[in-house]
Amino acid sequence: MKRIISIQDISALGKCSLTVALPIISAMGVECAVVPTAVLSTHTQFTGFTFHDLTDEMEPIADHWKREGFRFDAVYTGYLGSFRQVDIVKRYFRDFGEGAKIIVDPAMADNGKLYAGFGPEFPAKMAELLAGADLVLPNLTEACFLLDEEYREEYDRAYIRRILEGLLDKGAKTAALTGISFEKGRLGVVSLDRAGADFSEYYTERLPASFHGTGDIFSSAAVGGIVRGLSVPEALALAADYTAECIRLTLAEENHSLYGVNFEQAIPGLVKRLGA
Ligand code: PXL
Repeated sequence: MKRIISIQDISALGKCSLTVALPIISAMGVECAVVPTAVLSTHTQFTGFTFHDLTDEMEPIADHWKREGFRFDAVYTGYLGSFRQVDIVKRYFRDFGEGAKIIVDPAMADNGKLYAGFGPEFPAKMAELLAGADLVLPNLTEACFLLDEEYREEYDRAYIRRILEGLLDKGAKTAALTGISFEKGRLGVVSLDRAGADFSEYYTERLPASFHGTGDIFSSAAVGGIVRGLSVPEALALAADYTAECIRLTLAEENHSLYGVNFEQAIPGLVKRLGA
């Protein structure tokens, strides 16, 4: 069985980061070891959340795993809360990156704004992770922060290509931008690799709502797909369809929660499609 490490927080309630990565990646038939970076009562879009930092546990976990000689097929990072955590993640890339795919979801912003708690200097620190990444998976807001580029709500393919090239220039081997739309009613993912081939694009129906945690759900499914042997464009298409299905199921529920999507009941369809 393939085995990966996922490094991100536990938001105890809120359906994001580790509480979605672990079930989705496990259901895809991949062992998911976790390095919890912090425990929060909810994700940071709620007010009054609690926060317990676990940075001090990150290095001892790596020390132990190294002593035991564990090897991994991927290292997947998501939301990170501090400069020091980014530096420790670089150590994970060095210690466990051999023969592993390094996949970075720089979860820190959306809709043109950084999430609560991040200062303006944090994106440049997060951008350091691109140097060793096989794949980086930002939304457009995150990509603009990583590149210190102006965020645009209206754009064309030339602008998106320039952003993707900027991410490759920072060292990523493949860059994928999520939440991209060139056509009313369609939303998708656009990616470019170092080979510089025409970018690959995949779109689904744009559903009339936006929920928190969908970026993490998308990345988790993409990581699972890549580790299970799909090509990057195939894994991105699988993740886009899965995420759209989660939103569809959520909207079909009366009184659905506003904080996260129904990723749970879309898992059987994901597993079936993967043949896991
Ligand atoms: O979904 C991204 C995410 C992950 N973890 C925490 C967050 C957020 C987004 O706000 O607050 C703690």
